[in-house]
Amino acid sequence: MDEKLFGILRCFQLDGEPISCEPYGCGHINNTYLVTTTSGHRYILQRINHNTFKNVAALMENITAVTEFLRKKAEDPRSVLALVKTHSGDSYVYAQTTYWRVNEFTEGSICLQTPEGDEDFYQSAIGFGTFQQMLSDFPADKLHETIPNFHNTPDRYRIFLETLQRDPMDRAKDVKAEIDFVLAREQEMSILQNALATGELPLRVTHNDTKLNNVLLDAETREALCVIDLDTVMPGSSLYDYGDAIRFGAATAAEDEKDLSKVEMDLNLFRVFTRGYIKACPGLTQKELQYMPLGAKTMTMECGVRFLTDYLDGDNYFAIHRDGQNLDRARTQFKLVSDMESKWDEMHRIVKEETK
Ligand code: ADP
Ligand code: GN1
Ligand code: MG
Repeated sequence: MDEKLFGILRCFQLDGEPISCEPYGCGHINNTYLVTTTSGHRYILQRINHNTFKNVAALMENITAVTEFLRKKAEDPRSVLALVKTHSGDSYVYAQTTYWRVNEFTEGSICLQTPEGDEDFYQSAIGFGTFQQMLSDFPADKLHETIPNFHNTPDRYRIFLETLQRDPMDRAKDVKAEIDFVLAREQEMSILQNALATGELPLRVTHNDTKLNNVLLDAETREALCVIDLDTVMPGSSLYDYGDAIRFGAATAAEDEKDLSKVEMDLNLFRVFTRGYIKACPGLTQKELQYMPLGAKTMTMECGVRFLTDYLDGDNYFAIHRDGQNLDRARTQFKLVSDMESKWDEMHRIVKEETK
């Protein structure tokens, strides 16, 4: 095992001595490792991406506050992410010029990149919906805004325009169709943000990164078990969470699929997630329900804009494993948006039916 990683692990209160530490998972932001110790205990070690999260202390305060709050309400201890403290009682350590944390590996769980059936996706809706519902009385003013304007879509659009104007890699000339796709949708990208600003939509504590692979399912029952990846928990709109989950989980292909003919927004999966989210989160307002299709579309558009911006900028934010991967990711998102536009009336009809 890498001696450096071993040194970092020694800072934490582990059960046994670490014997292996292997790269794990499919995240785009942090570096994740699966750790096993001499006692057979397993942990997740993460290098926190300091470029993305400028204030790691604030980030860890958020996670500590939210997990402690949830743990008081939880029946099953496995249902809440459990941080492991360092020997000095901290929730993270600064070592080798960066920040590290450890949490318990949730045994007996599975993490899916795509749903293997409707029920898996339904369960993820129950997981994220329950998370929202359980945090509805969390004091939101206790949370730090760790990435300001994270899901402020018009602000993401503004950064896109700035990057396009700079065009530092001279890539804009090759992606004219994608750029035009974004420019044509400027107006509607502001609707949710405006509704939040006027109070038409309530401000809630949200997860903000509700990809299917951020909720663990119980391997045996396949029921929702534990919401993970709490880095982006901040005040926001429930439609950020609902919309981002549809964006990722109702897609018929991977986020970086090159063959766009495979990429669609599956209406059945859309229905399944909508059903679960509404069930788990009965406090949603009429406006939130009414804006669900727009939430899905806005979050997909926003993510596409972020991928395209990062492509134009030289791939500095989202980790890539091959050239052009961020452009491929942007293209799948725009394909999903087009598909939603063609299914718009049906999406509204489904939300109405699932609300009854
Ligand atoms: P990122 O922000 O990079 O997506 P995550 O916190 O989502 O990081 O972790 C990456 C992956 O590691 C997850 O998708 C999951 O597969 C795995 N993972 C993270 N925490 C746990 C846990 N407590 N138990 C089991 N697997 C986990
Ligand atoms: C990032 O960390 P990960 O892979 O769960 C990103 C999300 C994007 C997602 C796209 C902090 O999530 O906002 O929707 O990639 N997280 C951050 O796959 O920017
Ligand atoms: Mg993740």
